[in-house]
Amino acid sequence: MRVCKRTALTDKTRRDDARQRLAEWVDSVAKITKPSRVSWCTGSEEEFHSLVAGMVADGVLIKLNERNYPNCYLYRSDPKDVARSEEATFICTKDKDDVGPTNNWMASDEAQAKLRKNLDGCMIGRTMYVIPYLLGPVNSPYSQVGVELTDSPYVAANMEIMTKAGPLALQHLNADGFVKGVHSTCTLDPTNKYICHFPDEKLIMSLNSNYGGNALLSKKCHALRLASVMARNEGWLAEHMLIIGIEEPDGTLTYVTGAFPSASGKTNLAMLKPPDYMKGWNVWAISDDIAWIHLDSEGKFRAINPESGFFAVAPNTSLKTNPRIMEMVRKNTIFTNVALSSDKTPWWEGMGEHPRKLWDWQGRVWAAGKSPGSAAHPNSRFTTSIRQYPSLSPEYNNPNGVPVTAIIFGGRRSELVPLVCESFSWEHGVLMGAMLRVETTAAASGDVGVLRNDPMAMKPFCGYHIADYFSHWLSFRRKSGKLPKIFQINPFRVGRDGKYLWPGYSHNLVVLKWIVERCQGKGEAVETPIGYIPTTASLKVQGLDISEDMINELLRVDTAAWMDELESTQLFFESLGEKLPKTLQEELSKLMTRLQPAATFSSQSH
Ligand code: OXD
Ligand code: MN
Repeated sequence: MRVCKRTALTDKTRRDDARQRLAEWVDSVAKITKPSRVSWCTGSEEEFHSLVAGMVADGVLIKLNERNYPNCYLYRSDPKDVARSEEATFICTKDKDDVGPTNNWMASDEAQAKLRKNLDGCMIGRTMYVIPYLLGPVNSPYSQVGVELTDSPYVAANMEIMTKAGPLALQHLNADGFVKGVHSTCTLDPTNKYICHFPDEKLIMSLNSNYGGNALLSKKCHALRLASVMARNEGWLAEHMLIIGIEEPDGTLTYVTGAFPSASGKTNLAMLKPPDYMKGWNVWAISDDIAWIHLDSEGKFRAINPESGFFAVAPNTSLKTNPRIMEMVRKNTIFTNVALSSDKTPWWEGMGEHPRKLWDWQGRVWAAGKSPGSAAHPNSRFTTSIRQYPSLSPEYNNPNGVPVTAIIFGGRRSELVPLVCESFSWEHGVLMGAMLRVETTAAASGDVGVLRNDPMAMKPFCGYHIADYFSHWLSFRRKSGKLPKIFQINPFRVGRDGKYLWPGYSHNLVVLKWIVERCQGKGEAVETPIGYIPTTASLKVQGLDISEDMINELLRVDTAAWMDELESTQLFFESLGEKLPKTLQEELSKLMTRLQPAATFSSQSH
């Protein structure tokens, strides 16, 4: 009894200490930024309504049709502030070698001095919102607290959807402290944009952007870049991954995580509605973007979603491709940079026929075939609470997370990568992830459709040297006797006519079914130099309208093209210098050997 009391007292003291430190930090930032008001967010519904009402009154948000889209709003951003800015994103440490060649680096002292100058008086005449937030389930040992200070009401409203914001977060404060985030839109000067991360101080500073990936600091900045460093130090993984539970007709559930680069179908896969011909199957979503994966006491991988909402790409979402998303965004949603019809309903390319009268994402009258570009920005987004998703897993709030049976790597490749492939081992699977080369998308500023190395879909999000990150992944061989199986998928392969070979969307469940079967020791496969691929018959699910020739083309392994791919992987690995783990180089050599013309492979089923 006495012990309990003492623990409770200690917890309270620690929380009080942390609150004291929080109050002091908020004061110190306010002294520099000089806001006219400081507002501590409570995360309540009334507060959300007053935030959006203020923005509607100021012309920052447009209220959408209350009958069709109750409590929904449209935000039009500055036209130059529409995507993540990788060129302005820095990891700030003492030593450049900490961050490696895939990150921009700035010395922490230099960055602090530079940003402090920019912060001086940047909130004059504005409100500074203080947003304490909890990432992860309530009372979970894996959850974390952060606090974002921002002068953007748009960011404050979005943060209230994306996280558990307010006093609940403060109740979770403990001796571990909290991640500090300072954000200001300043003047939105693109030449003075900085998204700086200080892993040693657990600090983020973001200036001159209001775009979600740069400004909602809980998301990419905290839950990935800073968390990846914490994960390395503490023996877990912070990954750019979806989490789903796949339910079979007999009720069996298999949990899978999947890493896909931004805007490559991750949200669609997380929110897949089974096709009519797969009766009794279901996909339960737990996360569409980020997974924190810890080892439990038995060495099993357990995943939680740190986020509480979706900030996802709108274009190409329709009742046909994804009815569950369409249902979800019909209320309490903030749309960013979509087009608007005359009856104040949102529209984007791929949603279906466009309304007769339409304004584009910048508010200009838009006419198909006449106006330049698309009506909705290709990276237009919706922000919606996860609670609104109709097939949310009942395990979403489980403080212990869900057990992970398989990990999938994927991305847009019009050629080369087969529809699905299973690795031979954990190490080979890590190589699959490390080798990911995918086409760039509109989620980040810069050219679209250019092939680049995006290992584990973490190129923009790993907060330390990517070669050390590979070593960290490999280290789980020693830490766990229950390693998940690793797969690679590519629903984006095209035929000679340039059209997608695979129907994608709901039909991706056929691929997931094969993955589940493989994890259960079932599922027919053929051994190839690059891994196990399905037999044609094992993908011929009744009802799926696709010819055998198409399936064969989707699964074809082009050995010569793979040899070219390995050459570019070798160059990428060489660019990482001496830190590249030997095991990974050996896996690459083994793959090269398997691809030699003389190598023989069994065509029997496995
Ligand atoms: C995202 C991204 O917004 O990856 O999820 O850019
Ligand atoms: Mn993402």
